[in-house]
Amino acid sequence: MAEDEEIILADLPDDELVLQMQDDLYDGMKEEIEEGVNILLERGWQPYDILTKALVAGMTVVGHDFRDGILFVPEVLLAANAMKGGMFILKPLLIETGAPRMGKMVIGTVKGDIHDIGKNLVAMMMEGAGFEVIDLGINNAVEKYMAALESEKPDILGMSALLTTTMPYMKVVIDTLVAEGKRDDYIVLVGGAPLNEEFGKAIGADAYCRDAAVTVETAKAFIARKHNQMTAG
Ligand code: B1M
Repeated sequence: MAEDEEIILADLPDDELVLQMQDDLYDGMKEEIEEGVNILLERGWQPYDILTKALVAGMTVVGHDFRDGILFVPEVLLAANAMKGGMFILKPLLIETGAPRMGKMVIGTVKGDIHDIGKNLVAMMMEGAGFEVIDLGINNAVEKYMAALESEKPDILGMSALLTTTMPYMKVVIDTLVAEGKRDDYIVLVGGAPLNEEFGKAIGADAYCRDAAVTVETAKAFIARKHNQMTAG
């Protein structure tokens, strides 16, 4: 195809459209991403498949080139904005599953960290699975978490960190819970690209969650265990 020839997204077969959407995400083309999402929905794609195969996969390529110094913050911001455009369309579809109420989660990105795409995705998937989610947004100091736990009385505290410099802050929050004698009142789940299971254990979280789907499964398992303990006790 000639360089200047316009690509008609609706004319592309599914596999080519998904690759084109990954390219468009890379280039921060929000309108094209929204159009692509709508086309795949019209073709009967599941919202979760669109999210993972077109959007998250596209953002992974952005992440690699950001790391390698090929892309810089302004371009990555545009890609993030395009991703959010797609997520905005998918959000109601992921949430309206009619799932029974499972429990409540307070979630936020930790202090010093402004990455929120992964956290937003987790929040969406949790809502879709029937959890009530209170989203504290980004850059949350320990006081903010503690106030939300006090006022919202959730079952689960979720924390997100995307930077190696901000992930230790999760321990500050958990240590504060311990110091105030409240650690056992909540299921603490943590996630974010630089974390791993070992880190989760080391800081005293109940579990590290690799991605949004794992978060849902982990949350369900912990809630079931909590209910069993309550009925047994
Ligand atoms: Co930033 N950034 N960034 N960035 N950024 C990373 C994280 C980085 C790995 C890029 C790289 O070098 N390869 C690198 C961190 C390196 C490190 O710490 N070792 C980095 C850097 C260095 C920076 C800045 C310092 C750059 C600078 O200014 N020089 C700066 C820091 C700003 C700050 O926070 N103080 C910065 C800024 C930005 C933007 C603002 C441009 C933008 C964020 C926009 C936004 O979020 N609104 C941005 C982006 C987009 C990225 C990358 C490219 C993509 C992150 C993302 O959205 N991924 C990222 C590269 C990467 O991660 N590979 C990078 C898609 C998302 C769906 O995945 O967030 O991993 P993720 O979430 C997953 C799981 O991790 C998990 O589930 C999610 C869904 O499946 N999960 C949880 C996440 N949180 C969870 C919470 C849970 C459970 C699961 O709670 C229960």
